[in-house]
Amino acid sequence: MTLSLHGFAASNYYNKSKIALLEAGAVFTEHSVFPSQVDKAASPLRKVPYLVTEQGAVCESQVIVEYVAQAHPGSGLYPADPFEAAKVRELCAFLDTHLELVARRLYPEALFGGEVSDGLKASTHKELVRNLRAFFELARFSPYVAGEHFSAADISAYTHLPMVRMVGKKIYGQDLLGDFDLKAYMARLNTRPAFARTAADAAAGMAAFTAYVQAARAAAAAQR
Ligand SMILES: N[C@@H](CCC(=O)N[C@@H](CS)C(=O)NCC(=O)O)C(=O)O
Repeated sequence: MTLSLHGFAASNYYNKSKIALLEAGAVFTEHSVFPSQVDKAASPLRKVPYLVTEQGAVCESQVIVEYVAQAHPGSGLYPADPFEAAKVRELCAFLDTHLELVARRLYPEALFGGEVSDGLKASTHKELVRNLRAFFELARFSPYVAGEHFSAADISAYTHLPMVRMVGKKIYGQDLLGDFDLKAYMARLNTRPAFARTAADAAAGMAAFTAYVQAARAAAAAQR
């Protein structure tokens, strides 16, 4: 089976799918594409990642993780017990939908030199605080997010929690994760080769992403 993952190394969602592929021992190639270069037939919203398989392409990072888990039943991404697996998926949903997607509203200012309104900052703060409280009620971190065993939820936590913390610090001057030891949690996951390789590739890919963002901003400014 030939698989190619499309996206860019600085993307948390790309890295989520990539870590799942690596954890599962899947054989795949990587194709670097930034949003403006996305194949619309593969990802109609022009978002990355998308995975090209022999049967066609599939987009949405969580869908790719599920595909990888089903194609590699021994991957350990989900527990065999249906209820325990549902608890892992519940954590993934909280991390993607209730944390990262909410924090993402502030990326234009936190990451890209733009500005977001005070109103949006205030409403997002309220939502992030409430959603983080709910997430920490579900999360176990003993030592993995779903409990004793590594799971797909650790991949989402690893890729998304640093973004939530970054937004909190940059926009509100506040550590929204409170006394949670994110550094120790990340260090534990970085002992796994899939995570270490992805982190190294992300660091190496940051300059290309910065150049892409700067070129996009310059092109937008020239049009004004
Ligand atoms: N729900 C999507 C989110 C993917 C996403 O937002 N990717 C970003 C990069 S981190 C992107 O492609 N953004 C370009 C855009 O939204 O136009 C997923 O899980 O794959």
